[in-house]
Amino acid sequence: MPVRSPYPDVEIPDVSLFDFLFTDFGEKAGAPALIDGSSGATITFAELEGMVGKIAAALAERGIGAGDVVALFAPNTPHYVAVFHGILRANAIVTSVNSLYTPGELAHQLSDSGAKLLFTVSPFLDRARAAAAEVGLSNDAVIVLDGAEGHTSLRDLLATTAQPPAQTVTAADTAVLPYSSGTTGRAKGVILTHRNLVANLQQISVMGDVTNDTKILAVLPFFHIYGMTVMMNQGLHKRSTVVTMPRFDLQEFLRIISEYRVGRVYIAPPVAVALAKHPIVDQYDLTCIDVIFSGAAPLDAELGHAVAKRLGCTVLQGYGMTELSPVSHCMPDDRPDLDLNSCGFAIPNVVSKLVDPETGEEVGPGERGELWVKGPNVMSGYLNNAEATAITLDDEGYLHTGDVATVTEDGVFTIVDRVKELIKYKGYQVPPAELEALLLTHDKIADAAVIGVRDAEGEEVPKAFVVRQENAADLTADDVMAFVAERIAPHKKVRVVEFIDQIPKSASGKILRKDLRAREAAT
Ligand code: AYL
Repeated sequence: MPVRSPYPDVEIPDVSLFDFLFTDFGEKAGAPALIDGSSGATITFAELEGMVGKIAAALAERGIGAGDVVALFAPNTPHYVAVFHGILRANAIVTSVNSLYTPGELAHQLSDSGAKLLFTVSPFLDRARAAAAEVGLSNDAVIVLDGAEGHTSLRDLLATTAQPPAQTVTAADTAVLPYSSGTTGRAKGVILTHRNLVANLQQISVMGDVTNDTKILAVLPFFHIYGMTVMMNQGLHKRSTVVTMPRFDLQEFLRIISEYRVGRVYIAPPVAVALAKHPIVDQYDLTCIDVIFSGAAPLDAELGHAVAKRLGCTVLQGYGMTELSPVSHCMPDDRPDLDLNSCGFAIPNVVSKLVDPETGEEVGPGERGELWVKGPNVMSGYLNNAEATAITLDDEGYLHTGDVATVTEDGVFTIVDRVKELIKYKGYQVPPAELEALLLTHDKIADAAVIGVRDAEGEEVPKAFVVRQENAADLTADDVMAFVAERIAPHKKVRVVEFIDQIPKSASGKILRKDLRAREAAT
């Protein structure tokens, strides 16, 4: 039997994300919606709404409207939020780009998504211009938020006297195209509608005690769906204050939490390691923290308990996936007693089941099965990729996550394994297929396969199995790692290399990752 969420269904208003978030701020209009943690600069809800309207008007003047895709390649700042919602308010679609991307990776996303405009910041401009040139976008189409010679700036956009265009988007229209590799292959545009995003906000609303008194730390990037929904948009929805950080730095992280008295901190597991172990944590007054919430990769319960004890706060875990907008399961604030290895209950309106990947049969409590999820937060599909969509979404509307879980009689889910190709490095996606394709472009490499392995700290890292070309005995592991590192974002680096005679493959030529994993386990 499919497991229904133990929570009553929530209503999902049939409105755009803008209409859902930007209505009637009431007495909160003058309160800080966003604080730039680095500079202390503040934007109130009313100011943010004003900026969003101006940006939408200026984009409309530039011919951007319904169905157009605009890329956003920038670190977390209050301005990111204004631009994100300005694009949506212009009836257009945001494709959010990983800040670490190389020009090649950015160019791929720009062309695949068909972006007409690219927002960036001056420190990213070299990469942005190189990618724009590669896909034929002119400098006019590259807007530099903080300004740069020859480019429109945010200030220029805000100077418009035009009115924002009429809102024509509906809840069913695409709002964002974040990129995810899903269960197989390279990164693909994940089509998330306004309804998906509004639904997930309504669904998580009943799980966490987030109010208009809450200060949320946004150190996880807004370009990733975790930062986008759970930090940025949940903060706006609840009229909380979101304190932004452009990148992770432990001292800055601790200073900002302590100085702004942040109560709710969303992290990925590697941050928990620092919080549990690093000596400098004791130098900061962190008594303001109520909840640390971990997602994006498995949190070790012992580590979580060590953090809770050291900081005197509640530690919770949730599970999600870009394709789920992203949350489907989480521990509610009022159940810190749940096993911290688990990711809690299905959130409202979510139905899940666990299916034996071998037999296709549903399994019961205590048994392992692939997690399938159905609900209003499930993506409508992958952009330009009907084949990947068809293997991920079934006819009944279940999304096959590629993660293996167990469930208790009480409906508490625990993620125990992954059957998909995806590797997670510090919570970031590393698609093996992309690394394999890149490795094959090396003239001394005859064949290659990549899987995730655990390093000495227990962190998942990409490992490449490489078959040398016949006359290439001189090819070293360092050569291979350097070749990859020069061409891709740092989180996708190959961190272990093993030379091998042959890559195990099925009769149809598919890499037998299971065999490679077994080989790894045997060593
Ligand atoms: P993507 N435990 C184990 N694996 C996890 C967990 C978890 N708690 N959360 C995410 N994953 C893995 O698209 C899993 O393999 O989205 C899943 O398929 O970058 C994959 O990460 C999805 O990676 C929240 C809010 C989690 C956000 C998220 C992160 C979504 C990451 C929980 O409450």
